[in-house]
Amino acid sequence: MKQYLDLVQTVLDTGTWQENRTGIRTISIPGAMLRFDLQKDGFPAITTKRLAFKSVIGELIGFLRATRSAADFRALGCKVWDQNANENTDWLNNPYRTGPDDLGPVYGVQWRQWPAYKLLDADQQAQIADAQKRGFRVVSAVSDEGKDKVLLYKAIDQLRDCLDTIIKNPGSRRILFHGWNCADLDAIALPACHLLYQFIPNATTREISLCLYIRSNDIGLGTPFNLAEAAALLHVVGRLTGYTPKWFTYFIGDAHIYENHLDMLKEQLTREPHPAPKLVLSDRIPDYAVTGKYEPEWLEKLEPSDFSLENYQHHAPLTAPMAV
Ligand code: UFP
Repeated sequence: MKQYLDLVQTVLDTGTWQENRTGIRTISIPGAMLRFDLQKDGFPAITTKRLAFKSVIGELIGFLRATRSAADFRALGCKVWDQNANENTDWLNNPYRTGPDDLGPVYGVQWRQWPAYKLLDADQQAQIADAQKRGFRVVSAVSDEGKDKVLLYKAIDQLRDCLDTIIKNPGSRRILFHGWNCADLDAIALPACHLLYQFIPNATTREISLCLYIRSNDIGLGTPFNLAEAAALLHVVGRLTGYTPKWFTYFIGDAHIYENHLDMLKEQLTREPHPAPKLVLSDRIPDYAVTGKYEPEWLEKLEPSDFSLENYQHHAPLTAPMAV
Protein backbone atom coordinates (compact mmCIF):
# COMPACT_ATOMS: atom_id res chain seq x y z
CA MET A 1 0.00 0.00 0.00
CA LYS A 2 2.87 2.33 -0.74
CA GLN A 3 0.58 3.79 -3.42
CA TYR A 4 -1.76 5.00 -0.70
CA LEU A 5 1.03 6.81 1.15
CA ASP A 6 2.19 8.31 -2.17
CA LEU A 7 -1.33 9.61 -2.74
CA VAL A 8 -1.40 11.16 0.74
CA GLN A 9 1.96 12.82 0.07
CA THR A 10 0.84 14.10 -3.36
CA VAL A 11 -2.28 15.67 -1.86
CA LEU A 12 -0.26 17.33 0.90
CA ASP A 13 2.37 18.58 -1.59
CA THR A 14 0.14 19.73 -4.46
CA GLY A 15 -3.37 20.13 -3.04
CA THR A 16 -5.29 23.31 -2.32
CA TRP A 17 -7.42 24.11 0.71
CA GLN A 18 -11.16 24.14 0.04
CA GLU A 19 -14.42 24.69 1.87
CA ASN A 20 -17.27 22.15 1.59
CA ARG A 21 -20.72 21.35 2.97
CA THR A 22 -19.38 19.57 6.10
CA GLY A 23 -17.78 22.70 7.57
CA ILE A 24 -14.41 20.93 7.91
CA ARG A 25 -11.88 22.18 5.35
CA THR A 26 -10.08 19.78 3.04
CA ILE A 27 -6.83 19.84 1.13
CA SER A 28 -7.80 18.44 -2.27
CA ILE A 29 -6.58 17.47 -5.71
CA PRO A 30 -8.83 17.05 -8.77
CA GLY A 31 -8.15 13.53 -10.05
CA ALA A 32 -6.01 10.60 -8.88
CA MET A 33 -5.56 6.92 -9.69
CA LEU A 34 -4.32 3.82 -7.84
CA ARG A 35 -3.73 0.52 -9.62
CA PHE A 36 -3.16 -2.90 -8.03
CA ASP A 37 -2.12 -6.23 -9.49
CA LEU A 38 -4.11 -8.37 -7.06
CA GLN A 39 -2.09 -11.48 -7.93
CA LYS A 40 1.32 -9.90 -7.32
CA ASP A 41 0.47 -7.20 -4.79
CA GLY A 42 -2.01 -9.19 -2.65
CA PHE A 43 -5.17 -7.74 -1.13
CA PRO A 44 -5.19 -3.92 -0.87
CA ALA A 45 -5.69 -3.66 2.90
CA ILE A 46 -4.06 -0.67 4.55
CA THR A 47 -1.15 -1.75 6.80
CA THR A 48 -0.03 1.60 8.27
CA LYS A 49 -3.06 1.40 10.56
CA ARG A 50 -5.67 -1.28 11.26
CA LEU A 51 -8.33 -1.77 8.57
CA ALA A 52 -11.87 -2.10 9.93
CA PHE A 53 -12.25 -5.29 7.90
CA LYS A 54 -15.44 -6.52 9.62
CA SER A 55 -17.09 -3.21 8.94
CA VAL A 56 -15.98 -3.26 5.29
CA ILE A 57 -17.42 -6.74 4.78
CA GLY A 58 -20.61 -5.90 6.70
CA GLU A 59 -21.23 -2.96 4.41
CA LEU A 60 -20.54 -4.99 1.27
CA ILE A 61 -22.98 -7.69 2.35
CA GLY A 62 -25.57 -5.03 3.16
CA PHE A 63 -25.15 -3.61 -0.35
CA LEU A 64 -25.47 -7.07 -1.90
CA ARG A 65 -28.77 -7.44 -0.02
CA ALA A 66 -30.02 -4.02 -1.18
CA THR A 67 -30.14 -2.69 2.37
CA ARG A 68 -31.50 0.81 2.99
CA SER A 69 -31.42 0.85 6.78
CA ALA A 70 -28.52 1.70 9.10
CA ALA A 71 -29.96 -0.88 11.54
CA ASP A 72 -29.42 -3.64 8.96
CA PHE A 73 -25.84 -2.48 8.42
CA ARG A 74 -25.27 -2.51 12.19
CA ALA A 75 -26.61 -6.05 12.41
CA LEU A 76 -24.00 -7.00 9.80
CA GLY A 77 -21.19 -5.42 11.87
CA CYS A 78 -20.99 -2.05 10.12
CA LYS A 79 -21.69 1.19 11.99
CA VAL A 80 -20.52 3.69 9.38
CA TRP A 81 -24.06 4.55 8.25
CA ASP A 82 -25.40 5.56 11.69
CA GLN A 83 -24.42 9.21 11.49
CA ASN A 84 -25.62 9.62 7.90
CA ALA A 85 -28.97 8.09 8.82
CA ASN A 86 -29.62 9.84 12.11
CA GLU A 87 -27.42 12.94 12.50
CA ASN A 88 -27.35 14.85 9.22
CA THR A 89 -29.89 17.69 9.55
CA ASP A 90 -30.59 17.91 5.82
CA TRP A 91 -31.54 14.24 5.78
CA LEU A 92 -33.48 14.44 9.07
CA ASN A 93 -35.66 17.11 7.47
CA ASN A 94 -36.03 15.29 4.15
CA PRO A 95 -39.64 14.16 3.47
CA TYR A 96 -38.38 10.94 1.88
CA ARG A 97 -36.80 9.74 5.14
CA THR A 98 -39.23 7.12 6.46
CA GLY A 99 -37.97 7.07 10.06
CA PRO A 100 -34.96 6.35 12.28
CA ASP A 101 -32.12 4.51 10.51
CA ASP A 102 -33.66 4.93 7.06
CA LEU A 103 -31.09 5.92 4.43
CA GLY A 104 -33.25 5.93 1.33
CA PRO A 105 -32.28 4.00 -1.82
CA VAL A 106 -28.50 4.12 -1.26
CA TYR A 107 -25.90 2.03 -3.10
CA GLY A 108 -27.25 -1.50 -2.75
CA VAL A 109 -30.76 -0.54 -3.78
CA GLN A 110 -29.35 0.95 -6.98
CA TRP A 111 -27.01 -2.02 -7.51
CA ARG A 112 -29.72 -4.68 -7.13
CA GLN A 113 -33.05 -2.87 -7.61
CA TRP A 114 -32.44 0.20 -9.78
CA PRO A 115 -35.96 1.64 -10.21
CA ALA A 116 -36.63 1.83 -13.96
CA TYR A 117 -39.72 3.31 -15.55
CA LYS A 118 -40.90 3.49 -19.16
CA LEU A 119 -43.68 5.77 -20.34
CA LEU A 120 -44.74 4.35 -23.71
CA ASP A 121 -47.40 5.43 -26.20
CA ALA A 122 -50.46 3.25 -25.66
CA ASP A 123 -50.65 2.41 -29.38
CA GLN A 124 -47.04 1.12 -29.50
CA GLN A 125 -47.99 -2.48 -28.80
CA ALA A 126 -44.67 -3.93 -30.03
CA GLN A 127 -42.70 -1.70 -27.62
CA ILE A 128 -44.95 -2.57 -24.70
CA ALA A 129 -44.69 -6.29 -25.47
CA ASP A 130 -40.90 -6.05 -25.77
CA ALA A 131 -40.62 -4.25 -22.43
CA GLN A 132 -42.83 -6.88 -20.78
CA LYS A 133 -40.64 -9.63 -22.22
CA ARG A 134 -37.69 -7.92 -20.48
CA GLY A 135 -39.45 -7.99 -17.13
CA PHE A 136 -41.22 -4.63 -17.06
CA ARG A 137 -44.74 -4.78 -15.76
CA VAL A 138 -47.54 -2.40 -16.63
CA VAL A 139 -48.28 -0.15 -13.66
CA SER A 140 -51.15 1.82 -15.17
CA ALA A 141 -52.58 3.55 -18.18
CA VAL A 142 -52.03 7.30 -17.93
CA SER A 143 -52.82 10.37 -19.91
CA ASP A 144 -49.78 12.59 -20.44
CA GLU A 145 -50.40 15.98 -22.06
CA GLY A 146 -53.50 14.61 -23.78
CA LYS A 147 -51.83 11.45 -25.12
CA ASP A 148 -52.70 7.93 -24.00
CA LYS A 149 -49.65 6.29 -22.43
CA VAL A 150 -48.73 3.17 -20.52
CA LEU A 151 -46.45 3.34 -17.48
CA LEU A 152 -44.23 0.30 -16.92
CA TYR A 153 -41.86 -0.50 -14.06
CA LYS A 154 -38.99 -2.86 -13.37
CA ALA A 155 -36.42 -3.08 -10.57
CA ILE A 156 -33.19 -3.75 -12.46
CA ASP A 157 -30.61 -6.01 -10.82
CA GLN A 158 -27.55 -4.41 -12.41
CA LEU A 159 -25.06 -6.56 -10.53
CA ARG A 160 -26.77 -9.81 -11.44
CA ASP A 161 -26.88 -8.64 -15.07
CA CYS A 162 -23.09 -8.08 -14.88
CA LEU A 163 -22.53 -11.65 -13.68
CA ASP A 164 -24.83 -13.04 -16.37
CA THR A 165 -22.86 -11.18 -19.03
CA ILE A 166 -19.49 -12.31 -17.65
CA ILE A 167 -20.75 -15.88 -18.03
CA LYS A 168 -22.44 -15.50 -21.44
CA ASN A 169 -20.49 -12.79 -23.20
CA PRO A 170 -17.14 -12.09 -21.51
CA GLY A 171 -15.90 -10.10 -24.51
CA SER A 172 -18.49 -7.41 -23.78
CA ARG A 173 -17.13 -3.98 -22.89
CA ARG A 174 -20.46 -3.04 -21.32
CA ILE A 175 -20.24 -4.99 -18.07
CA LEU A 176 -20.85 -2.26 -15.53
CA PHE A 177 -23.17 -1.07 -12.84
CA HIS A 178 -23.88 2.47 -11.75
CA GLY A 179 -24.81 3.91 -8.37
CA TRP A 180 -25.60 7.47 -9.49
CA ASN A 181 -29.33 7.56 -10.07
CA CYS A 182 -30.17 11.21 -10.84
CA ALA A 183 -33.87 10.64 -10.19
CA ASP A 184 -33.18 9.53 -6.60
CA LEU A 185 -30.61 12.14 -5.53
CA ASP A 186 -33.26 14.15 -3.67
CA ALA A 187 -34.41 11.10 -1.73
CA ILE A 188 -31.22 9.63 -0.20
CA ALA A 189 -29.05 10.24 2.85
CA LEU A 190 -25.84 10.39 0.76
CA PRO A 191 -25.43 10.45 -3.01
CA ALA A 192 -23.14 7.65 -4.17
CA CYS A 193 -19.39 8.31 -3.88
CA HIS A 194 -18.14 5.04 -5.40
CA LEU A 195 -20.44 5.09 -8.33
CA LEU A 196 -19.25 3.27 -11.42
CA TYR A 197 -17.97 -0.31 -11.39
CA GLN A 198 -16.80 -1.89 -14.64
CA PHE A 199 -15.73 -5.55 -14.82
CA ILE A 200 -13.33 -6.56 -17.56
CA PRO A 201 -13.02 -10.33 -17.89
CA ASN A 202 -10.37 -11.94 -20.07
CA ALA A 203 -11.75 -15.22 -21.42
CA THR A 204 -8.29 -16.38 -22.55
CA THR A 205 -6.42 -15.99 -19.27
CA ARG A 206 -9.59 -16.44 -17.16
CA GLU A 207 -8.64 -13.31 -15.25
CA ILE A 208 -11.04 -10.54 -14.32
CA SER A 209 -10.26 -6.90 -13.62
CA LEU A 210 -12.23 -4.05 -12.11
CA CYS A 211 -12.20 -0.33 -12.83
CA LEU A 212 -13.92 1.75 -10.19
CA TYR A 213 -14.71 5.46 -10.34
CA ILE A 214 -15.20 7.40 -7.09
CA ARG A 215 -16.43 10.96 -7.54
CA SER A 216 -15.39 12.12 -4.06
CA ASN A 217 -13.04 10.33 -1.68
CA ASP A 218 -12.08 11.03 1.92
CA ILE A 219 -8.50 9.76 1.80
CA GLY A 220 -8.09 9.42 5.56
CA LEU A 221 -11.15 7.27 6.26
CA GLY A 222 -12.89 6.52 2.96
CA THR A 223 -10.09 5.35 0.66
CA PRO A 224 -8.84 2.38 2.75
CA PHE A 225 -12.45 1.28 3.26
CA ASN A 226 -13.51 1.68 -0.37
CA LEU A 227 -10.39 -0.04 -1.74
CA ALA A 228 -10.89 -3.12 0.41
CA GLU A 229 -14.60 -3.31 -0.24
CA ALA A 230 -14.32 -3.14 -4.04
CA ALA A 231 -11.45 -5.63 -4.11
CA ALA A 232 -13.53 -8.03 -1.99
CA LEU A 233 -16.45 -7.61 -4.40
CA LEU A 234 -14.15 -8.44 -7.33
CA HIS A 235 -13.07 -11.64 -5.52
CA VAL A 236 -16.73 -12.63 -5.03
CA VAL A 237 -17.62 -11.93 -8.65
CA GLY A 238 -14.55 -13.88 -9.81
CA ARG A 239 -15.45 -16.88 -7.64
CA LEU A 240 -19.06 -17.01 -8.86
CA THR A 241 -18.09 -16.68 -12.54
CA GLY A 242 -14.85 -18.70 -12.64
CA TYR A 243 -12.31 -15.90 -13.08
CA THR A 244 -9.21 -15.01 -11.04
CA PRO A 245 -9.00 -11.36 -9.90
CA LYS A 246 -6.20 -9.47 -11.64
CA TRP A 247 -6.10 -5.67 -12.04
CA PHE A 248 -7.96 -3.32 -9.76
CA THR A 249 -7.83 0.27 -10.98
CA TYR A 250 -9.24 2.93 -8.72
CA PHE A 251 -10.02 6.38 -10.13
CA ILE A 252 -10.82 9.29 -7.83
CA GLY A 253 -12.46 12.56 -8.89
CA ASP A 254 -12.14 14.88 -5.86
CA ALA A 255 -9.39 13.36 -3.70
CA HIS A 256 -9.30 15.13 -0.35
CA ILE A 257 -7.91 15.07 3.17
CA TYR A 258 -9.99 16.62 5.96
CA GLU A 259 -8.11 19.06 8.18
CA ASN A 260 -8.85 16.97 11.29
CA HIS A 261 -7.30 13.86 9.66
CA LEU A 262 -3.87 15.44 9.12
CA ASP A 263 -2.31 14.07 12.33
CA MET A 264 -3.51 10.54 11.53
CA LEU A 265 -2.09 10.68 8.01
CA LYS A 266 1.21 12.32 8.96
CA GLU A 267 1.68 9.55 11.52
CA GLN A 268 1.06 6.96 8.81
CA LEU A 269 3.69 8.59 6.58
CA THR A 270 6.29 7.78 9.26
CA ARG A 271 5.30 4.09 9.26
CA GLU A 272 6.79 1.47 6.94
CA PRO A 273 4.05 -0.52 5.14
CA HIS A 274 3.88 -4.28 5.84
CA PRO A 275 3.46 -6.86 3.07
CA ALA A 276 -0.17 -7.10 1.92
CA PRO A 277 -2.40 -9.85 3.34
CA LYS A 278 -4.42 -12.34 1.34
CA LEU A 279 -8.21 -12.38 1.15
CA VAL A 280 -9.66 -15.83 1.79
CA LEU A 281 -13.24 -16.60 0.72
CA SER A 282 -14.88 -19.53 2.44
CA ASP A 283 -15.08 -22.84 0.54
CA ARG A 284 -18.83 -22.71 0.96
CA ILE A 285 -19.03 -20.09 -1.82
CA PRO A 286 -19.15 -22.20 -5.00
CA ASP A 287 -16.27 -21.75 -7.42
CA TYR A 288 -17.72 -21.76 -10.91
CA ALA A 289 -14.31 -22.74 -12.31
CA VAL A 290 -14.56 -25.97 -10.29
CA THR A 291 -18.29 -26.75 -10.28
CA GLY A 292 -19.23 -25.45 -13.74
CA LYS A 293 -22.57 -24.56 -12.16
CA TYR A 294 -23.60 -20.91 -12.23
CA GLU A 295 -25.10 -19.90 -8.86
CA PRO A 296 -25.51 -16.11 -8.75
CA GLU A 297 -28.00 -16.37 -5.88
CA TRP A 298 -24.90 -16.57 -3.67
CA LEU A 299 -24.69 -12.79 -3.97
CA GLU A 300 -27.51 -12.67 -1.41
CA LYS A 301 -26.42 -15.68 0.64
CA LEU A 302 -22.98 -14.40 1.70
CA GLU A 303 -22.34 -13.96 5.43
CA PRO A 304 -19.62 -11.91 7.17
CA SER A 305 -17.92 -15.17 8.25
CA ASP A 306 -17.32 -16.07 4.58
CA PHE A 307 -14.51 -13.48 4.41
CA SER A 308 -11.18 -13.47 6.22
CA LEU A 309 -7.75 -11.90 5.89
CA GLU A 310 -4.73 -14.18 6.05
CA ASN A 311 -1.36 -12.84 7.25
CA TYR A 312 -2.70 -9.38 7.95
CA GLN A 313 0.09 -7.45 9.67
CA HIS A 314 -0.61 -3.84 10.51
CA HIS A 315 0.61 -0.94 12.62
CA ALA A 316 -1.31 0.33 15.65
CA PRO A 317 -4.93 1.43 15.02
CA LEU A 318 -5.56 5.12 14.34
CA THR A 319 -8.88 6.91 14.35
CA ALA A 320 -10.24 10.30 13.36
CA PRO A 321 -13.78 11.75 13.21
CA MET A 322 -15.86 11.25 10.05
CA ALA A 323 -17.15 14.45 8.42
CA VAL A 324 -20.92 14.18 7.97
N1 UFP B 1 -17.01 9.15 1.28
C1 UFP B 1 -15.99 8.33 0.85
N2 UFP B 1 -16.32 7.05 0.52
C2 UFP B 1 -17.58 6.57 0.61
C3 UFP B 1 -18.61 7.42 1.03
C4 UFP B 1 -18.29 8.69 1.38
O1 UFP B 1 -14.83 8.71 0.77
O2 UFP B 1 -17.81 5.40 0.29
F1 UFP B 1 -19.87 6.97 1.09
C5 UFP B 1 -16.70 10.56 1.67
C6 UFP B 1 -16.28 11.44 0.53
C7 UFP B 1 -16.69 12.82 1.06
C8 UFP B 1 -17.97 12.52 1.81
O3 UFP B 1 -15.71 13.28 1.98
O4 UFP B 1 -17.85 11.16 2.23
C9 UFP B 1 -19.19 12.67 0.93
O5 UFP B 1 -19.48 14.03 0.78
P1 UFP B 1 -19.93 14.67 -0.60
O6 UFP B 1 -21.20 14.00 -1.01
O7 UFP B 1 -20.10 16.13 -0.27
O8 UFP B 1 -18.82 14.42 -1.60
